[in-house]
Amino acid sequence: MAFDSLQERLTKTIRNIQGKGKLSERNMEETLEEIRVALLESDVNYKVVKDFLERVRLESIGQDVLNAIEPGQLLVKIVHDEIIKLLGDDDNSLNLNPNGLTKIMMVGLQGTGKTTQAGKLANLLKKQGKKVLLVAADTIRPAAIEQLKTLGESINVEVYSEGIEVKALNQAINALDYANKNNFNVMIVDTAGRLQIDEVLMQELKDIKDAIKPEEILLTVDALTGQDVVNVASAFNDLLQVTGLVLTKFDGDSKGGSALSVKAVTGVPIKYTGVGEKISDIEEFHPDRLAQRILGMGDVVSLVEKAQEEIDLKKAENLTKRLLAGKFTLDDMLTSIEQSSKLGPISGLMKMVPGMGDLAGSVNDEDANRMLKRTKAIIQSMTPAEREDPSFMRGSHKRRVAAGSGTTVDEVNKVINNYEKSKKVLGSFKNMFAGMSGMFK
Ligand SMILES: Nc1nc2c(ncn2[C@@H]2O[C@H](COP(=O)(O)OP(=O)(O)OP(=O)(O)O)[C@@H](O)[C@H]2O)c(=O)[nH]1
Ligand SMILES: [Mg+2]
Repeated sequence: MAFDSLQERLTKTIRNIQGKGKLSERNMEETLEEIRVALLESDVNYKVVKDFLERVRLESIGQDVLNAIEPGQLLVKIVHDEIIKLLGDDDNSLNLNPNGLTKIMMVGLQGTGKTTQAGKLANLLKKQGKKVLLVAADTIRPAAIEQLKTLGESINVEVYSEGIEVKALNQAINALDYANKNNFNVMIVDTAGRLQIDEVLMQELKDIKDAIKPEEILLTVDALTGQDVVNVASAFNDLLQVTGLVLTKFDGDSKGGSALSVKAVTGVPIKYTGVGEKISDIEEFHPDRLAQRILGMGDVVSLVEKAQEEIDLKKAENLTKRLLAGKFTLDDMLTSIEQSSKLGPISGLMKMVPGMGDLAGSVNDEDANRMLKRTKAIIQSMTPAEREDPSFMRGSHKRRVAAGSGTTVDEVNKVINNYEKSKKVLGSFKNMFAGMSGMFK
């Protein structure tokens, strides 16, 4: 598997430093040097390595690693966080068009896995309930069209093709028309590869891009090609403004350095990894998971986070118990707000609720988050007694809370009203449960 040797080396280095109660400047430097060598030997681009270590060093000074209680652990955390930054800690999900057809173009050098990933992606999106069209815009080889058709058949996805006589560009344009008329949600255009980046290929891709205006241009790069991935990705990106990378053959024994370099050099995020030849062998790319795997020590890194989670779990359990007992205070409301805001953006949550998916696009996450934050601030500004029962709060109390939370009396009233409403709803649930259990007695 990719990264095995890098993981082995880093783990050794880190176990080493963790054992030390106190770090000196010298063994800190030694550790950084070991990390440097490990990264370089894993084919990480030298410039990326240099910048990376510079940031780790700065961060270590900033967080005063040498004087920390657990210097080794803190250093691990810093390295971990910097790896995530290297891999891109922003949103790696597909850019789907909320108002209609999403066009995805697969591009890349010959044999990197365009056609295979097109099929995998079609399968993935179909499972998410999308109506998907595969488009065979590789008209160089008849076999390429057959390959896509076979793939499409195996997953029950329609394949659009006019054979090898019609130009790829024209087929893409016709397919776009066809997809729009037949209410497809996604069309994935498979294009022809070449041995090297040549002008004819690039022009054809550019023409297709200009004609169909894809939301996503996904470049497949073969993880086994090592350092060259960075050059290929840069070249494609310069010409086509690639929106995402699919790192294929990640299951092979590539050293993985390409994955670590390519985002840093090109700015293009890795969106998926291909991890085998089967249709299901595709994974969404999660920088944090990969960082943990590379460091081979989820244990240390998540130490703090774990502790945090356990507290959350206890809180959630308590909340459920209180609800079932018919108790619900503003403190409980605060807990449930905190829990739900950890689940991710509101629109994402709504997408998961049956029947709400269409509405998700209209919810503004920023507004929702701001509202949640203000609600939290208001509750936190109340006294324990007020949180227990806000019904006796007078104007002067509300003014104090508004001032304390940087909000208005109006907003304080709204929070209290929402609370009273929620309490009523919960109360009726409780009665309903009581009634139902009565029926079975
Ligand atoms: N192990 C492994 N093999 C893969 C993966 N993705 C694709 N392959 C294999 O790589 C070979 C090439 O894949 P294709 O999808 O045909 O590549 P392509 O980019 O469409 O190739 P051309 O159309 O000829 O340019 C096939 O044998 C695939 O089975 C992967 O993630 N892991
Ligand atoms: Mg192909």
